[in-house]
Amino acid sequence: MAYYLGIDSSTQGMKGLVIDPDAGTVVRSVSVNFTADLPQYHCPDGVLAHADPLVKHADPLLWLAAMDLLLARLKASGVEMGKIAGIGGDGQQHGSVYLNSRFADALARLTPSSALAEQLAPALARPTSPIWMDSSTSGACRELDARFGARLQADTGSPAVERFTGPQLRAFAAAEPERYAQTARVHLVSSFLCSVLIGGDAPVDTGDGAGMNLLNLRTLDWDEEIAAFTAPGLLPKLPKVGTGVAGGLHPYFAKYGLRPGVPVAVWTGDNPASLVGTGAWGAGVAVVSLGTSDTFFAALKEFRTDPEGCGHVFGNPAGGFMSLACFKNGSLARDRVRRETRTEWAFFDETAFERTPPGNGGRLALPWFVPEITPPVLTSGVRANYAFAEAPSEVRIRAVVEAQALAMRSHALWIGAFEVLRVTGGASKSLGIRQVLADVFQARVESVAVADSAALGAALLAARADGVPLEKMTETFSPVTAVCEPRKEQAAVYDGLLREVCRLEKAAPYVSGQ
Ligand code: XUL
Repeated sequence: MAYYLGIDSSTQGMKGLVIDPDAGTVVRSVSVNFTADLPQYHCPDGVLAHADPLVKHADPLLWLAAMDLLLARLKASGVEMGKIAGIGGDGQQHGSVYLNSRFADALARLTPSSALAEQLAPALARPTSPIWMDSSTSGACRELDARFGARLQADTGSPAVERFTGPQLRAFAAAEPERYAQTARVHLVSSFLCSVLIGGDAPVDTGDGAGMNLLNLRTLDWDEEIAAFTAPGLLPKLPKVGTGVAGGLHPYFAKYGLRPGVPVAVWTGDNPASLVGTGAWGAGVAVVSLGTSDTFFAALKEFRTDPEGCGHVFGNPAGGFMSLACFKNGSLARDRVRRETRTEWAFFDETAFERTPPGNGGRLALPWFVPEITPPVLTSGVRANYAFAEAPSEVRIRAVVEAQALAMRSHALWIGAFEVLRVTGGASKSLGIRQVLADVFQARVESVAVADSAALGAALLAARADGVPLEKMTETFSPVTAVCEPRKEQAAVYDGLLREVCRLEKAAPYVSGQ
């Protein structure tokens, strides 16, 4: 009869999902949208405006306001909050929060009479938080490359990457040494929100910690040499690395009807949580998550890294490791193309695919409307092998969706060949997009019951921290609800286009839309 709550703090909003493992049901799902619900934080779509397109920061107080609002909404929805026996969570990966020496005290003294954001504002050493969309730290990345070379990827699972927390810290310490000196603790979005729930310093897990270029995946602890080079005196500013239960819920949250002291699981990153929520935490099934960013990830049998240096290795919250390739122009690009073609979602999702043949007559468009992560590209602009902007809407739509799927296939080759892909995220509702994925990968594409796989994963991890086995819950909460089979006759078309997309990534005749 115990319920478990999973909270997903993603780029554009926050979601809460309550599950009942005994009944095998999702009891309630609530959400907060940063643009519509919290406009006073000036972060439409979760990002503060900035003159430099490479700089992407958010206001960390926005996440605290969202937590208060989410829990108030959950209580108002009539859920029996007192039945919640454990809380888990996840955050958008790589984003960091900079806290001063008042943080520990402010957490311990949280009082229900005022809001979290108000009480923790004085504990910020830096008013803004760089998030995963930031690409402004190339200088710091090159310095890390020069100092550590291949060891950085071999030991931390990734080469130096702009959005990763280590390069962000190095750039911050150099640009704002005073604020850096005032920073007593650096948290990830996940460990920051977990700290607030327990009213104390929460650990970072190996799933999210591996997105920092600071965690040695061979020892599963901070790499002292890399930390020392990244920024002066960094090691004592980092939280512990940990797993399992972070602590008991702070009495502040009794105002939402939650029971003080219930276990709060160590939070993880949104992709590792989604690996759990889609039921793909064991080896053999890959996940395609079509969210703000598109990600391709799978559990790894053993620790190994991407020979091309684009992909990442993170800890798998269920044990062992996971691989991941991240594409920034995911839903960001699909939204943009839909708006530019002035089409409704229904047209985008299905009609466009019925009106065009698989392979689109060879026309492809890499939709790099914003700087891309995989492959790393800092200058935005659509790269096409035809006059993209002048083609009919359905041709443009297929060109983009096929190029996204082909780029994903090409950059995920190092992870392995998969007969089954499990899809999640908003765009996975589109049958047209699922069929393209099935044909491009020549794999069976499965949809799972719960759309919010990260929030579900967080709830499952909360239940696991309270002793409920993950295996049992996966069968109940992550059943396959729809299947899209690959059409064998399309295999040759896409094998040919795979070479074309690689060529296009290096040089494209048409560049537009900057
Ligand atoms: C993964 C990544 C994004 C964020 C936001 O490396 O940068 O997927 O986690 O979802």
